[in-house]
Amino acid sequence: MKIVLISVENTLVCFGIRMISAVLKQDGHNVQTLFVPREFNDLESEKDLAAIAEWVAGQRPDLIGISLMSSHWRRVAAIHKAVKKAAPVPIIWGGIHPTLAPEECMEHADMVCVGEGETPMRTLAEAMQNQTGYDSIPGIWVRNTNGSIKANPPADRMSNLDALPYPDHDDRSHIVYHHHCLQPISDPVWRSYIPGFMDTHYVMSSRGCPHNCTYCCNSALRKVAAGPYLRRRSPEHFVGEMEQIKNRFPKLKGFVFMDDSFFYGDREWFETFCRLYSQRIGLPFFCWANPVAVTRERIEMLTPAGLVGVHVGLESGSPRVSEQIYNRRVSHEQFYECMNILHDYRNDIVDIRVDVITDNPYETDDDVAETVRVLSYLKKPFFVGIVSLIFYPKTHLQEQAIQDGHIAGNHDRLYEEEFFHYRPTMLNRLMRSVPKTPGSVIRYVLKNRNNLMGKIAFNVVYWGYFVLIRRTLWKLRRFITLSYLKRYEHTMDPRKVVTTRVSLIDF
Ligand code: B12
Ligand code: SF4
Repeated sequence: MKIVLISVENTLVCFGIRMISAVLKQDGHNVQTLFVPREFNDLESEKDLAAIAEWVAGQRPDLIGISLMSSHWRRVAAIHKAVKKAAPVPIIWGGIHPTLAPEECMEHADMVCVGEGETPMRTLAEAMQNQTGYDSIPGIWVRNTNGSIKANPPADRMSNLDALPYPDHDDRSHIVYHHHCLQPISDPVWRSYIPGFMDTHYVMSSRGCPHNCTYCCNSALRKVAAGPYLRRRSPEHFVGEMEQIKNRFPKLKGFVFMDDSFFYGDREWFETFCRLYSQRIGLPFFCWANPVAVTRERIEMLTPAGLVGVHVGLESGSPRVSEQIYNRRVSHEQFYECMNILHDYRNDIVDIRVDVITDNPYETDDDVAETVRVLSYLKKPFFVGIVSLIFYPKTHLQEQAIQDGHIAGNHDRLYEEEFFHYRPTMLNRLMRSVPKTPGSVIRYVLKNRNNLMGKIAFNVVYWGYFVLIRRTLWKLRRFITLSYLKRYEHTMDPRKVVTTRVSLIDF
């Protein structure tokens, strides 16, 4: 079978599509993957669509698969239409959005994969190859010839992740639509789509999360299929993948572990992991953690192995919002304890980031002020990542917000906005300023935010120092990075432009 896979995410990380490609190749299929990285809702032009469709049709595929998140919905609908016209073969959509909103995806797609795709996609390709009919495959919704939709039951989640191959990183079968032209994935192209500042590579050791926060897709995903939810690969399997990546990218400077909560698991797993990682990889790594999982014991084990960055979620400093709205059981004490531990290892952990959710209609100004106040007591340095609340499909919070009349449904904001664009309110801006401003000044502004003195202090902090000076420094840093990257330009890009994603977290 000849299969073409398409990813539209704005990076080349794309674990989902790489996993699907890896299992299909393992079964002997000929798989080509096209990456169309672009910002969220930035629709492809007619010319782009024509070029993409022409390439896909030129591959003469028997089956096409597209991977998408919710914010890609509009783009994928347009790409689907153009591709279908040029290559009229079955097209299946998969990924987090089709998993959580299959009905909506079936408005366009011929088939939708609900949940983990490895087994359903293998079964589908085999059935198509053997012409045995494919309308009853668990995990796949199909449109019948009479136009009706058959929603097959979900496939069970896989329990043993070690049974899976590594994500497909064979660039010989990968192509990227970069700067309006199709190009092989060279090192400079890779660099253009690294979602961070340095040359890091993203990997995941686990699937699922032990928590159940109401705004997060985990609250919806765990209900989609049967089988164990939180699963982890063995340290051998995980480190083996990184070893392969390290060989592929000799100039690699580190790894980012994208596990929903990397710190979970037993001591034995971490001991083996640290030993193998130190012996075979030895590069710095970053990870994400729920504050309650960060213990001194884990940090003591992980820092000698290379832990240099930890991202933790505060989400809201208001206990009411945290517990009753977000279902997060992280007390102020637990959060401060986590931050103190990280701070004690400051010599090793150079990147501490705290994520906060804002623009929540369930939050009052006092709740947001409480978040700013909690942040203002943290020891510096640290970064704050502020995200604007988006109600993702089928999450507990989306269902609640529809019921309470805050939103009408998926089409309300989900497809238009992305979550880094928080509203420019005084409290959000003050939150942004916390890492670079003395805590006492922040608390003074908070206390006086409704009177003239507070407003003056805020304007000095935000516009004077934070915006002018920080922006200048950031521009300088970006200029230096671009000059560095320019060295590689001549190798690939005909337009002699290399876009770079410089991290905005410290701006
Ligand atoms: C790693 C990760 C990233 C990485 C890599 C993304 C990737 N696609 O690999 C990076 C950092 C790039 C990233 C970016 C973003 N992310 Co993210 N990310 C995740 C995370 C933590 C894990 C996803 C993952 O790779 N899982 C492992 C793989 C193997 O699973 P999978 O992708 O679901 O794929 C499986 C199935 O879905 C299916 N499948 C997938 N594709 C296809 C295709 C076909 C044809 C078939 C048949 C099946 C299939 O089979 C796969 C294997 O089983 C999830 C949280 C989570 N628990 O899912 C959030 C998550 C997916 N991210 C999310 C968001 C919002 C984003 C951003 C929009 C955030 C932002 N504002 O920047 C950006 C999007 C970038 C962009 N603009 O395009 C949301 C998505 C919500 C939604 N409904 O869309 C999630 C769910 C987190 C959350 N808030 O709950 N993310
Ligand atoms: S801890 Fe993080 S990944 Fe886990 S459910 Fe909560 S928000 Fe989602």
